Amino acid sequence: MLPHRRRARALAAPAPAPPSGRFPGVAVYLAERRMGRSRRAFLTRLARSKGFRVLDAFSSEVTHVVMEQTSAEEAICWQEHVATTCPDGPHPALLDITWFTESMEAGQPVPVEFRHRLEVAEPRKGPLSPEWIPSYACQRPTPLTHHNTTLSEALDILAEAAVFEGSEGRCLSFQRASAVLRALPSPVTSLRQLQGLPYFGEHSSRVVRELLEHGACEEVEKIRCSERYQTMKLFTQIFGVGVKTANRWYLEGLRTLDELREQPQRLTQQQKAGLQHHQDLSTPVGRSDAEALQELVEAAVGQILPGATVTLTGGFRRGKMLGHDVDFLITHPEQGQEVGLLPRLLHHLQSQGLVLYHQHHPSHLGDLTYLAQQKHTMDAFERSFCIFRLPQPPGAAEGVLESWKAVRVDLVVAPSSQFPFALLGWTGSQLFERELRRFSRKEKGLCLNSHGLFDPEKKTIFHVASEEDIFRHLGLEYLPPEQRNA
Ligand code: DCP
Ligand code: MG
Repeated sequence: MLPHRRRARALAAPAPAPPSGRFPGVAVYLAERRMGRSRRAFLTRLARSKGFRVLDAFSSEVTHVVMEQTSAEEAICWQEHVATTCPDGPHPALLDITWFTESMEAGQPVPVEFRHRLEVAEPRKGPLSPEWIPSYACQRPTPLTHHNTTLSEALDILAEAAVFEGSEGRCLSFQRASAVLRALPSPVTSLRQLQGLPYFGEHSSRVVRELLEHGACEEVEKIRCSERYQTMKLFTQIFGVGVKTANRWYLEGLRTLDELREQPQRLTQQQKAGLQHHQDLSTPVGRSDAEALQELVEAAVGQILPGATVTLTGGFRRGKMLGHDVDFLITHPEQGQEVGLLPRLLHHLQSQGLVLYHQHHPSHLGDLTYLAQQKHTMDAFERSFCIFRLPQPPGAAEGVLESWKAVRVDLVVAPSSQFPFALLGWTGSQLFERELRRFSRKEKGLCLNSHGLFDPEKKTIFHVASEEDIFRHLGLEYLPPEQRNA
């Protein structure tokens, strides 16, 4: 604490910014090229007057390099320059002038966002730089195939095990760390590379260290082989069985599907159907099956309501070749035309012998009480959770005599005005959606769901025509579905 007299003086006449600046850990370098000498001098004075530490020469101390009107090529040259000046890292962020002006307005360094990064000021061709990964998954591209599969799969098992134990928070931490690894442009080969990455706390770092040093992580292997994990995985994969039910069965001593089948009185109709077709449903669905199903559904929709569209969403829209189900979003360009479509569609498909099971959920779109309740994990669209009987081409699978296979299908109907939100919400991944909603709430003060984007303070809603519009309203760079595999 300051002695009393000195404190009074400090309050009466603010001291000039100390050499380290008001913001420890922030040292700015303004690149002169294109900015010009006099503008650079002016901006330097401005930043210093606000307590920023601005260095005259570039050195390894610099944390934020700010450039103006810089092309992607120049930024790449800078990156190379940085790599030679600071060979061991940490490397500074290469930023567009927008970060600087926003920070001046705020009177403090604003958090570096994706859009401030110079590498992305031009349309991005290459992957992210490994030195800087934004913390929300919706701020960075996450491709389907990546460079850290072994590491991310280990963290995914810990996330899954945490869900099985009812620990949502722990699950999210592991999922987020795993998603960061999947966004990296190169393999992690040393623990040092994790420094500064978001969500790498003590636990996830220890898992990575063990995997790098020994090729396996004891904790993960123990879980993977445990009766608890294996049984919970087996039970939660049954159609209609969640973690709570699986846990109850486990605590009662149940371990196998046959033991469940012996107690039909305790099973819902959905679970009975899930068990009945378990073998098919536990075999991943291939993209060709998903496309064949799309043709069948489109043909039926085309007969019942010409003009209605059927969009393949979920993992297949993100480019996955395999999935646990097939998700379709149905709409009609003329709002209101879609009302009543789903029961007729199901009836039509049933008459063709294509439906083994279906459970209809009516729309809650007009139900304000339903919409106001935060407890619903599902959106309010009309939907049907189905098991389809998909005809198989002859000889589709060796040794399989059946000419059809059971496939889980979700059919969802959205009015056209909400379609972009529904499409974004149903494309996933689940973590990507969670992060997008969290980003909207925490960074923008907006509420995003599969129905719309709302400003709770101004009580306004945003009208959009596409997914791109939603990203734009949120100030996020658009990520195509293939880059949403967080
Ligand atoms: N979804 C969500 N939150 C949930 C469930 C689903 O946001 N609790 C969204 C994101 C999902 C999409 O719906 O990507 C489809 O759900 P799936 O469970 O079918 O997930 P995927 O299609 O991504 O995976 P899979 O390939 O296993 O079907
Ligand atoms: Mg799916």
